[in-house]
Amino acid sequence: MLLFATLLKAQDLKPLPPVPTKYQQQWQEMEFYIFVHFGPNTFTDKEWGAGNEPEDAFNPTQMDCKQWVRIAKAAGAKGIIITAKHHDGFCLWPSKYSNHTVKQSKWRNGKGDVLKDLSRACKEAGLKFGVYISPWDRNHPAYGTPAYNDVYINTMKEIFSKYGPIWELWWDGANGEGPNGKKMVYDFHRFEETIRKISPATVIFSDIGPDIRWIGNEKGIAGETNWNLLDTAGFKRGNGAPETDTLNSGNVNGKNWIPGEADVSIRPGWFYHKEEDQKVKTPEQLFDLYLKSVGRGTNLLLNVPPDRRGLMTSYDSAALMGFKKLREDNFKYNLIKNESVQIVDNKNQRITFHLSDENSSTFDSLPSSNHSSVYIKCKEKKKINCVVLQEPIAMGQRISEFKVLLLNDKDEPIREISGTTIGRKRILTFDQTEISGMSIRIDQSKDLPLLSEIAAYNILLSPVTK
Ligand code: FUL
Repeated sequence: MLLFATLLKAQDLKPLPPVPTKYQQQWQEMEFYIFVHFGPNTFTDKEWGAGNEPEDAFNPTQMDCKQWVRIAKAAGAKGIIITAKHHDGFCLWPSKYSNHTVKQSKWRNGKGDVLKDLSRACKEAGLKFGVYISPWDRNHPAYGTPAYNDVYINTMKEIFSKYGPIWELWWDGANGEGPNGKKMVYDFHRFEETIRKISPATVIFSDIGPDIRWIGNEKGIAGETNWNLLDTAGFKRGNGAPETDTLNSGNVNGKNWIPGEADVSIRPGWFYHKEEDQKVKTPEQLFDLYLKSVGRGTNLLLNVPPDRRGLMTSYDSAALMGFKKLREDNFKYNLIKNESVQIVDNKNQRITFHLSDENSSTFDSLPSSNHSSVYIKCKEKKKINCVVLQEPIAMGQRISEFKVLLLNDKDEPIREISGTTIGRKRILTFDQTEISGMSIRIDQSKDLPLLSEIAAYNILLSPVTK
């Protein structure tokens, strides 16, 4: 009966706009996936190619996209996004719209096609496939003229029709043309319309969306306050984008639902450089980034660049496996899964089953927008150092201030952790504390506060995470 009453209440609630589209919601469940920077730069030891590198520079000796996919999958990543074309303009597929592609290289006698191999391997393994197609092109002769907009559109259409479905499209904002460089006026409006028409399920990333925004740094770190909302009116991609601080935390009253994606490389550079083999991030550093990206409500896009053989190295794959193990081990036991959870305001309290059912699509509402709480009583004392909270984002992001109060056996607070936003997921870490219960108090919310999950863990806190 109680359960029924709670369900009815949840159904009566109205979403607080803006809310995510179906595709944005599905995207937000993916949490972690792999970025692949690969191309002539891999062979010339550069980060930004000039566009005049001979096509033969690209010549991987043991190219194997299945190996990338095996590693990505074993690491628990849900997809791969590849630099189909970086700023040097080189196309990793035999494009009809460029003379600077794998077809003009001696790799596999001009018959190779990285996008074909990778899209197939992803499909076979059940990973999503995404592409980075750099608008800035230092090779294409039409770049800097209106004709390039047509070239770019044809290029996108070609990729989508030959290698689709494309789950995420990445529009990079970089442009290093300098004062005497070519000035290109991109027709992003038409680019976007084209994709919406040919592939409505694709989510499009750029500094300002339309579907996913840049998190404002290339360190993989989202703001501790992170709204999935952004105002884009008057802003442009690249130089005209909002301040990086704004991208990092979103706008509290932003008009559009544009969640952040935190991109970072496992190495110092985006492309492979042999001298960085010893500088691969450790599993602990990667786990720390997970806490600061996924744990602040964004997705984590982790770049793992293949080497000149066309393979991911053992340094990178070892770090990825360690990272996977840390996530698995640390989040294996929700220590409050079987405890009683109650929603409390001044006068009333009721039991809820939704918040600890490990199903983030069920949720419950708290009775008021300020100072109502969720109270959890533990049957026995337990040591915890991590609390995970989730809001049901399909209903809009609401909570802007909360406190987690860790309680002793007399229900007195022994530690208080304050936070602002929760969003899709908020992971809080603190020094290990022995508790008999805890209380999540919502101090401010834009509308009735809703929560979908609460969990507590005792994770391995290495020095980086403290
Ligand atoms: C930047 C680019 O200029 C870098 O080369 C890299 O691709 C990174 C992900 O985005 O804007």
